[in-house]
Amino acid sequence: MNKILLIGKTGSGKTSLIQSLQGEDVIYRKTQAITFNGMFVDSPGEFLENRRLYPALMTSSVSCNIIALVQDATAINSVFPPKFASMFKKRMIGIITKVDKKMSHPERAEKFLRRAGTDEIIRTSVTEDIGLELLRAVITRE
Ligand SMILES: Nc1nc2c(ncn2[C@@H]2O[C@H](COP(=O)(O)OP(=O)(O)OP(=O)(O)O)[C@@H](O)[C@H]2O)c(=O)[nH]1
Ligand SMILES: [Mg+2]
Repeated sequence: MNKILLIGKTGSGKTSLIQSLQGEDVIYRKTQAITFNGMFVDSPGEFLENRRLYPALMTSSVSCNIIALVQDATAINSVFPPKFASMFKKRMIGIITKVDKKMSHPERAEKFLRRAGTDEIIRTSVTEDIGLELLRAVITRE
């Protein structure tokens, strides 16, 4: 079974995605620590926002074979440094969230994710059920 670590800014929608893919009700709950849920490893946004916490992300990535960089489609900037993906010697994917929102700009989000070093990018919305089947197919692929 694949194991996926989700990394993204605070509020980018990592936990909502996991809840949705796990068939759970999507309920807002701030992630306070590395959290395991089925095939997913959820991380708090602070681990990405604070570079001193990168080692915690690296440690969490060891047991995973896919790393997903999560970018909010409404965000006008990105906290992923260029080539962030190259820190992980793993299969990397990019997930764009909240494409349902009026202010969303998926092309901009895609540019941020490409700059970070991901090639395979999926656009999603948990509220409108967009891209979730595709994402499921991508992350269950061996
Ligand atoms: N409209 C819309 N809102 C979303 C979507 N996904 C998440 N949200 C909202 O975004 C907010 C933050 O979502 P979370 O899933 O908690 O974000 P997170 O990345 O886990 O945040 P941290 O745990 O703080 O790192 C919540 O209020 C969600 O309801 C989406 O696809 N569309
Ligand atoms: Mg969370």
